Amino acid sequence: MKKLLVVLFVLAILSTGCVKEPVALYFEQPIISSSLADTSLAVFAVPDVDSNGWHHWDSGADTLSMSLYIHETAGQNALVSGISYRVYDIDGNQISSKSESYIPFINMNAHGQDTLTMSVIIDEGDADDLDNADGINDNVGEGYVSFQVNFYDEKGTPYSSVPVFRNIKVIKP
Ligand SMILES: [Ca+2]
Ligand SMILES: [Ca+2]
Ligand SMILES: [Ca+2]
Repeated sequence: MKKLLVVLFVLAILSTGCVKEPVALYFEQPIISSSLADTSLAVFAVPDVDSNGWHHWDSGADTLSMSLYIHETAGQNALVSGISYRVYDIDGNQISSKSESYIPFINMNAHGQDTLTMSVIIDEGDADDLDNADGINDNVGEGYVSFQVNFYDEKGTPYSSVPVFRNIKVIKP
């Protein structure tokens, strides 16, 4: 009887070992969660420099600085290699994007936190796209900007964060 219990015990340990393996692999990946420091509607006042209306290739633009709090949540070291944003019109069509690389990469310890800042530029062409997408050509438009962080684990495998969104509005000053 005792022998049977020992065998069952060993089998139980072995079977838990088998089940555990894929779960353990999953948790070896760093995860960076991010949130915007300011989630309010961001208003871009884009001047129509030559007073002929907002057009692509005209020189008017407005820039707003936006900060992202980032936090490693899986307990694994990560190397942050860059950040990017995408601007979308009210229908979800992408109208512009920009990315920045961090050279050298930013070391982020397991459970570490940091703040990344990026300048978001809306030029006359973007402003016109946002304006017209709502169906009314009235020099007012709304849309979204999303931010995504790129990072590596210590084996060099690349990952990216789940994008976070902020509502934006464009007006003529
Ligand atoms: Ca213009
Ligand atoms: Ca327009
Ligand atoms: Ca409009």
